[in-house]
Amino acid sequence: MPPHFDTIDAIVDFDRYPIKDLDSEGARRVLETCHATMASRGACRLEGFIRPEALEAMVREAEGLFPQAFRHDEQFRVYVAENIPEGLSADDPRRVLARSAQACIAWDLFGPGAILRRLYEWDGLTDFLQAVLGKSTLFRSADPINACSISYTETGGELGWHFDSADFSVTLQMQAPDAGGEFQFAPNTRSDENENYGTVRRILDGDPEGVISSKSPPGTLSVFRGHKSLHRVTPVAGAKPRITAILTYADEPGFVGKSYSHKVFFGRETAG
Ligand SMILES: O=C(O)CCC(=O)C(=O)O
Ligand SMILES: [Fe+2]
Repeated sequence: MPPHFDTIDAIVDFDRYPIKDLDSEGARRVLETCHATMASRGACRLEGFIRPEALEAMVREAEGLFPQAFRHDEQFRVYVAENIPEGLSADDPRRVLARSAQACIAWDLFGPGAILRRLYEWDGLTDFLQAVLGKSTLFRSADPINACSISYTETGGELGWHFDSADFSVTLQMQAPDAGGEFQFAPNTRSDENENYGTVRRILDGDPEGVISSKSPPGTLSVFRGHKSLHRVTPVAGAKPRITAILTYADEPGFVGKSYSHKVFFGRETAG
C-alpha cells in the first residue's frame, strides 16, 4: 500500500523536531537554537523538517502542477516595492535592477489533499513560526494566490539580489538543482538606523565578503528576515529545476497581497 500523508505526523519529522507541544522540553530546545541564529544572523534553518517519504510525494505533486506554472523573466528593483527618490547618483544601489526568472504555482491551484496544503494549514506550524519570530500574533495569509506558492527555477533561471517587502519569509526547499541555485544571504545588511548603501553596492558588485551561501538539502524549512538582509538565488544549471515552496504570513488576519505581484509572478489580474 502506498504511504498516506493525511496526518501531520506523517509529514513533519516530530522525532527530530518535537514542536507539536510548544511547552515541551523538546520544543524548547528547538526554539532555543532557532532564537540564537535568528538573533545573530536573522535566519534559521531546520534541515530534515519534512520526512523523506512525504517529501518525495510533495515533489511528485509539484511536478504534477508544473505544466500550469506561470513563467516570468523580468528586471526588478533590489529595493522591491520601496519608494525610490528621483535624482539619485548613478551608483546608488537603489537604482539597481536585478533579474528574476522563475515559474510559479499559485495557492488556488493546490488540490484539497495536497501535502503542502496540509502542512501550511496545520495551525501548529503557524504557532511554531510565531514562537521562532517572537511575535505576539501570527496568521496565515488570506491571499488566494500567493498565501503559499511553489517556485521552480529552471536552468538559466535565478532570483536576483533583493530586499523582501515582507519583514520575514519562510521557505521549504523541495528539490535541489544539479548545479547552482544557492541561497545567498548577507545577514543584517541594513538596519532601521543605517541603510548601509555602501555595503549593498559592494555586494551587488560581486564582493562575497559578509555573504553566506547555502545549498539547503531538500526537506529544509528556512525562516529569514529578508527585509533587512540582502539575498538572492544564484543561477541554476542542469535539467532538474530547483523547487521551493514559499509560505507567507501576516501579523493581522485577512492579509491579501498586492495585485502587481499577482500579475508579475502568477499572471493573474486581481483588484487591490
Ligand atoms: O527561493 C528562495 O530560497 C528564496 C526566495 C525569496 O527570496 C523570496 O521569495 O523572496
Ligand atoms: Fe526574497
